[in-house]
Amino acid sequence: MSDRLLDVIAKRPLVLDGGMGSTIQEIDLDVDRDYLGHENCVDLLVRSRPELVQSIHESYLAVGCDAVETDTFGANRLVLSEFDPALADWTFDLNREAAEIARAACDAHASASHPRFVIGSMGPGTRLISLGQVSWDDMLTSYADQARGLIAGGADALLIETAQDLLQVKCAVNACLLALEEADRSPTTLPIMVSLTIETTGTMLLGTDIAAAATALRSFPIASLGLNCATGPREMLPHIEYLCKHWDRRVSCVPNAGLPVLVEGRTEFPLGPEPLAETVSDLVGRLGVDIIGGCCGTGPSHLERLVSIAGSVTRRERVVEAPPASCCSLYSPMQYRQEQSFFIVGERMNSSGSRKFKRLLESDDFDEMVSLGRQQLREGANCLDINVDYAGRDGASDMARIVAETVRQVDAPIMIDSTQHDLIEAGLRHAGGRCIINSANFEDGDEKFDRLCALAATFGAGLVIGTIDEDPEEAMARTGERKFEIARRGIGRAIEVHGLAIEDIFIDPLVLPVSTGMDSDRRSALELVDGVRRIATAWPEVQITCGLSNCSFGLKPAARQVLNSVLLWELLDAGLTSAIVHASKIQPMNRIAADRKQAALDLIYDRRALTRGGTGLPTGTADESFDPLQCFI
Ligand code: THG
Repeated sequence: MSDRLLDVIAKRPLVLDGGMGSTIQEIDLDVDRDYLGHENCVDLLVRSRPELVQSIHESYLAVGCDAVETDTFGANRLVLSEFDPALADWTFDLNREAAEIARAACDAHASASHPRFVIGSMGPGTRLISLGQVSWDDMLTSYADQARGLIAGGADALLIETAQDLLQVKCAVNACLLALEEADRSPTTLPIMVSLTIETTGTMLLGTDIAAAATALRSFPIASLGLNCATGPREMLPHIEYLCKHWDRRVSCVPNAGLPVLVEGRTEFPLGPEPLAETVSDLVGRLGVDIIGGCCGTGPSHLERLVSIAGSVTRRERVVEAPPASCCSLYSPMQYRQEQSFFIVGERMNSSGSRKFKRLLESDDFDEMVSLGRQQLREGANCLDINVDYAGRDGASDMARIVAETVRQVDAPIMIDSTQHDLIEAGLRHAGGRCIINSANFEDGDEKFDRLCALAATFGAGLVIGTIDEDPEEAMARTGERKFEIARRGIGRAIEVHGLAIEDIFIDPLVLPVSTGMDSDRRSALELVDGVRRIATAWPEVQITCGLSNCSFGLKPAARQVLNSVLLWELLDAGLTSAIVHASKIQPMNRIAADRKQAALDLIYDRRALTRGGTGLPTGTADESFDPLQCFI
């Protein structure tokens, strides 16, 4: 049945139904008999008044709608338990019954030439994960029960609608995938649809713009993305236009009957069937919208007009231009490839890489930690690395709190940096945008690598892969060739086994210190440059990043700035696309004195003999640990 839903959309626009909640509000209902003592809990009507719910469905099917949404907008554990804790355990059954009622209505109207579909409605509830009002786990449990019930009752698709918060959407999609897997179904035969609510402000409730939403959701297996509620179709136009141009799957538009107005203390929706239909017709004909329907204030007369549009207006064939590969904050997207520059990841929110950050963490000064994030953005960072490993505290709780505070207050995507899987997950559970996981490697074999790839899929994140493997002699790749080989293994496994996209992978060929004076480290930088060049040549779409400042550990600050900057320049020339850096300490090449630059290059390319002979730098003694940088320390 369900794959036919996608078949119908392939041929013509699919018409959903009109507003269920606003229709019910027009009916005089009894608190005890109809709402079972829980006033306005419309989801209980499937139990108390199944015939009424079915008749509403049928009123839409009678005017030709292709699909009806189940009366389950609030039928999840969290919302039901707000009415009464005892109701939470009704979740599965209410959803199953609601889907069965919608199925019965559809069966009464379906014919071979006009199939009708049951869309399982999953509303946002009343609490937002991004504001800390509910946990990821509780919401996952709540939605999973709902999805199980809807699937058991025969839903043809699951629709996460009126979504307010990207974390909520990610959580609900995961709940749907869990329920589908348990039922031995998949999103290819039982599609997951997502519909967001963009307020009159032009963003989602927390400030997310449509481009960020599309960025955060693009890697999830969802069949459609669109908008419903809050406004009429006119206000939706620019956002729908964005999706029609840049979203590579189906686009839906389910507006209210205009912006609500208060008339004698009652909310009314002013847009009649004709003006609603006029705009929706434009959306289909000019932009190519695939799924249409009505939200609050729309009734059968509105839908009758939309049905006629779907049958008469030729849907524009969309040419989708994929947006540049990006991550995003909770608010807006950020491209992985920066023109004339590199993707700058701020290194300072790191308890072992910044004394200041460590101090702030120890005094629980989260406001100042967020300020450090903001400061890095002012200095040019495109993304913020957050690392609380080795602080000797409860890392998962620190990571959760810092990420939660930062994502709300700072418009920057987050790179979640830890050697521990549970710390990374703790951070991801609080970031609505599209994060980057830092990092996976093969030090402990495939299993740990796989767990991080799975996290990337669950939360829709990018992934840094460090070139480290199980080799007992040389776990961290030291030669360009080994860096390249481990990159090949990581890219292959992440794509083929876990379905990650190549542009969401950041290879880190590992910056090892060249400043130790030890013979074994002399070739570190040149092997790094070689590794970067090999990787960039083999996979032009992959991102390449590194922890740049590692190269100069132990040197004096002035020398570090020069060496870091010169090495960065060489790496960018070899194909590096990103680096984790202290942005304000990177010096432009034309500001570095020629002799210092030369000394740094000699160190990078292990040309110490040449240095002594050719440049007039102090030759020192025959000491093999001679460091050209000494000349300006
Ligand atoms: N690869 C990846 N991730 C990484 C690293 C990497 N994350 C952590 C680290 N390495 C990159 N971040 C830093 C952060 C700070 C410094 C170096 C690397 C640093 N800090 C000064 C120091 O320790 O001397 C601190 C100065 C201060 O206190 O402010 O050098 O390689 N994928």
